[in-house]
Parts: sequence; C-alpha cells; structure tokens
Amino acid sequence: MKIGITCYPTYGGSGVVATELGKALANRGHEIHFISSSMPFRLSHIAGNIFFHEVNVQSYPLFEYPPYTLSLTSKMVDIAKHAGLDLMHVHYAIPHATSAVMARQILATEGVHMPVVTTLHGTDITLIGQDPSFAPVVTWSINESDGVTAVSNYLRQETYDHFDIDNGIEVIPNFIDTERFFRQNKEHFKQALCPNGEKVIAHVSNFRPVKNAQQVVEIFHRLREDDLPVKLLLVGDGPDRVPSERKARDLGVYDDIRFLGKQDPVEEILSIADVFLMPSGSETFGLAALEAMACDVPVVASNVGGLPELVEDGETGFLCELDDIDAFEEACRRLLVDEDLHTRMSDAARSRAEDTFDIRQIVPHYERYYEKVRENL
Ligand code: GMT
Repeated sequence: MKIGITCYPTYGGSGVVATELGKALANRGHEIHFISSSMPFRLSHIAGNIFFHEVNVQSYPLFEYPPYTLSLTSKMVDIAKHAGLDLMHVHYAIPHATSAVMARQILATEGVHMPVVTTLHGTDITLIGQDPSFAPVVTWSINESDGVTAVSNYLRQETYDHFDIDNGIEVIPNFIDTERFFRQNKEHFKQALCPNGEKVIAHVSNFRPVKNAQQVVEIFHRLREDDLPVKLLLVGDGPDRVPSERKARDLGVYDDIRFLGKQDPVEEILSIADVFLMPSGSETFGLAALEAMACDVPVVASNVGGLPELVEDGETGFLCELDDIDAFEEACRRLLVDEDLHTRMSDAARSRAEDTFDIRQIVPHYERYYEKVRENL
C-alpha cells in the first residue's frame, strides 16, 4: 500500500510510534509518505520507499496566526493525488484528523478516494480535547474518520465517555522493537556514573507537568536520606526540568543526579538502570515504561490511565496510587534491596514486552486494520 503518515515530529511518544510504524511498514514493502512540519526525530534516514514531505506554513502580514491546519490539508491533497495514496494515517485528532478529513473531502470532488485512519494517543482526548472549545472539532474529526484506533482500552473508554462518538474504535497498543531495545552490556558507562557500584533509578520524559518529574526527585531524596547507594538518571527536557534541578539542589541531592537532557539511544541508558520511575498524573499508555521493560527494567508507576494495561502490579513492577510518595518510595526500595524480587521482575518485564508488545505483532495488527477499513468503504 501507499500510506501517508502525519504526526507531531518533535520529542514525544506519538511521534515515536508514528515514525517507528512507518519505518516498519516500509520494511514490509509498503510505500510510506511522512507529511509533517519537520522531519520526525526518529526518521534518521530515508530509504527507497520512505518519503518525507515538509509542510510549509505560509505567513502573510494579514494572518495573525499562520494557518498550519490548512497548509497541512493542502499538502495532503497534493501528495495523495501525485503519489496515489491508498490511505492516510494521522496521529492525533487535532488538528491532524481534521486536516485529513478535509483533504479527503477535497479529493472526493476530484474523484480521488483517500480513506483516513486516525490514531488517538492522549492529550488530544484527555487534556486539550476536553477543552469545551475544541470538543466539537475533536468529535467531528473522530466521527468522520474511516477508521479510528486508540493506544489503550482506557483511552478508548475516555473517548466514548467525553465525546459524542458513533464510530468504532479499535485498540492497538504501543509497541517496541525488542531486537533494538534489549539490555546491553554498558559496564564502562555504569562505572563512570556509579563508581561505587550504586544502583540506578531512571526517568525518561518530556518534563511536562503531567510527568511529575519533581516527584521523581522527591522520591529519590527520600531513598538517599536512608543512605541507599543509588543514583538518579533523568533523561529528556521540558518545562519542569529547571524546577526539578532547583528541587534537587534544595534537597541536597543534586550531586547524585545526572540530568542527561534529550537522548536518542535511550536503550543504552536504560541498560544500566535498575528501576524505571513514572509517577505521571495521566498516561494513556506509557511508551517510555515499555522501552524500559524491554531493557529488563521493572517499572514503578502511578496506577492511572493505561498504565495498568502495561505494568502488572507485583509482576513486572509496582503500581502506586497517584501522589502517594510513601508508596513510590517503598516500591523503589523493595526493588533496590531485594535481589531475588528484582531478578524476577526484570525477567517478567522483558517477557511481557516480547510476548505482548513486540513490533512484529503490532504492525501486522495495523495492516489488518487498514485492510478492514478499505474493505468497509
Ligand atoms: O506523554 C507525552 O507527553 C507525549 C505524548 C504524545 O502525544 O506524544 O504521549 C502520549 O502518547 C504516547 C504514545 O501513544 C503514550 O505512550 C503516552 O502515554 C501519551 N502521554 C500521555 O497520555 C500523557
């Protein structure tokens, strides 16, 4: 098939999923056209059957706000006609599904047929989308899509609960390439960061407030107060990075923390981690936690959103009630001090990533879904 893919190209789980999906589909022989405002950050090279089309937003003195949604629509129309797209797969309801549905309607006036599949990832539904001013657009864009997928049962239900949806929603979870994400021998790196054999807690996020990065520092501080030999690695960047740094200084644990910023080979960092900490306030799936699990790292996460569909409490890590710092501290402590428990949960985390969320299972699920959408037209 010739498939158009639109996503937010910057640092974020939805962009990762969209890009890895496109690359995997290309490996399986499909022709993939990425259409986005800049090169998706995981799209490191363009293969023979992968194309990238940048959306250039026109800016005129008359436009107070450049009309990105319309520029995207125009680009989709252009690519669909000239590349002969069989399907457009957009990640995020607003504005990508909105643009795609408009493009489909424009194309129909010229006798060109381009079905639209929309994947819901999260904040389009759980945060931004529920803003009453956006709700009619979100609802219309979902209902008008030819196919809709959500990354967890939780997100599917949230969508039905908060919008007036009369379309079906297929759950297709996030996935991981377990042949790329596995625990590697990074002894030199571990030795450099933990010269005295300290354990490592890792947190990877975009440091948006919803990630509760400051709580990560607080939980770590408590563990250090009890003299547990442990270091904290914080990967990523965003609005809460500076406040987290300040908190680390205020609590006197800054020297035991490494703020690593945005990193691409995250699997190399996860390879020296003992615990992955994710105290998020909301998480529709938790792709960063799945990446950790694939690297044999048990997860301590909030019992919110789609996380219980990923992390099995007491098996592949622990789920703690939101904001219950005592529970997070205790869960981390158990994993850091009890070697047997840690080994059991590390093995179980890796097995769950391989058995349930491997890219080789999930990409064919998307392919079957595309076929179904095309057959039902
Ligand atoms: O979590 C973020 O800040 C990024 C966000 C995104 O839109 O890229 O991630 C969302 O989509 C990911 C991929 O489906 C999910 O794994 C994340 O759980 C979800 N984030 C939230 O729900 C907060």
